[in-house]
Amino acid sequence: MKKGALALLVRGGTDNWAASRWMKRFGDVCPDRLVVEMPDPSFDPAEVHYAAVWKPKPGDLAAFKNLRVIFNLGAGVDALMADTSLPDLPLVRVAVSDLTERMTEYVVLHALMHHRQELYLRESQRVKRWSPQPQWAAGAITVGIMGLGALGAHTVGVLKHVGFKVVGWSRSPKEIAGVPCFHGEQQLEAFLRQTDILVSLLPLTTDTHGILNRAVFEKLNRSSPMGAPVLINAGRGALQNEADILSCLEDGTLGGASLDVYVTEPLPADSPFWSHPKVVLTPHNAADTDPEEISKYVAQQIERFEAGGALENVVDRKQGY
Ligand code: NDP
Ligand code: OXD
Repeated sequence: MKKGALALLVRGGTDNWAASRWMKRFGDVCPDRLVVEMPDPSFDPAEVHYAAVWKPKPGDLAAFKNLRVIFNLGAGVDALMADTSLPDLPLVRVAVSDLTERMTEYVVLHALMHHRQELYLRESQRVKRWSPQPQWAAGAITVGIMGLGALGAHTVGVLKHVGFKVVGWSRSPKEIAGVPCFHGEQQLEAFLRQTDILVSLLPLTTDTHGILNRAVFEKLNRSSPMGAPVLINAGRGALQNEADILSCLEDGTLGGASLDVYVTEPLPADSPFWSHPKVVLTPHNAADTDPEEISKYVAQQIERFEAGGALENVVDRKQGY
């Protein structure tokens, strides 16, 4: 019997999301299935059983009447959840070691950058200033991870291995050996009070929108050797109140920030973040989605699903992640 087609709907802009890369990979891993790049007016949408998507246009997926599963090609599903016409079908997100390890690299890199005073040292090099400041041990710093999911839980282990103290915060209770874990709104303040480097690996949902704001930054620990606490956000831009970040950097509530994500992406040329001396900026590439790994992951899930097995990493539509 002919296998149902896989529709590819990829938008995004950066080279990493070029549809041609994904088409080639899906062609390789699904050799006995028709893979169609949409939109393709010559193709009957009723033949589509699976959709592999990144930021499709709202309404695009509603056109596939025989769709069985939607595969989001990234970890965050906030763009899809905003589509009110999204078919009520299993929505699978990415949770693979390749992505997780890339994100861990990003967080460890930036935690170390602030802990080792890299902003000060690079500026010293630029002005030929031989004036090292006292350096403390990693164990003097507590990294607080917001979001203990696929990305957060792995990052915790590596940060601990480097020597940082680590605390975590999630929606539901968690137990991680050697890591004080907090959960829910009621325990947020206790988590923040211990945190010197605040790392956001949260999904964007109605509950988390704007959560990185002044009220939160003011509760962070101010008595670490770093002096002022630091923010690292690699979750989503709309988690952060950007005016609050700027004013907190200005008045010393925050000592620095590493930002990978922004309310508006690409970051507008007139954003003050571009040239802010206390901001380390990256263009939403903390953890790139690798077509090689992700297409394999999708193909394996389809195979298992067609053999009667369960899909993995299905989004809880009520929670929004
Ligand atoms: P998961 O769904 O595995 O984990 C999400 C975590 O956030 C869970 O621990 C969850 O709690 C927690 N959480 C959700 N809502 C709340 C809340 N209201 N209060 C407290 N905690 C909450 O996601 P991933 O770890 O795979 O990815 C996280 C996010 O990272 C993605 O949604 C995406 O936005 C972003 N991302 C960014 C990338 C980049 O390049 N910048 C790349 C990849 C992902 P619980 O465990 O209780 O469910
Ligand atoms: C993701 C991302 O969610 O790349 O995977 O932002």
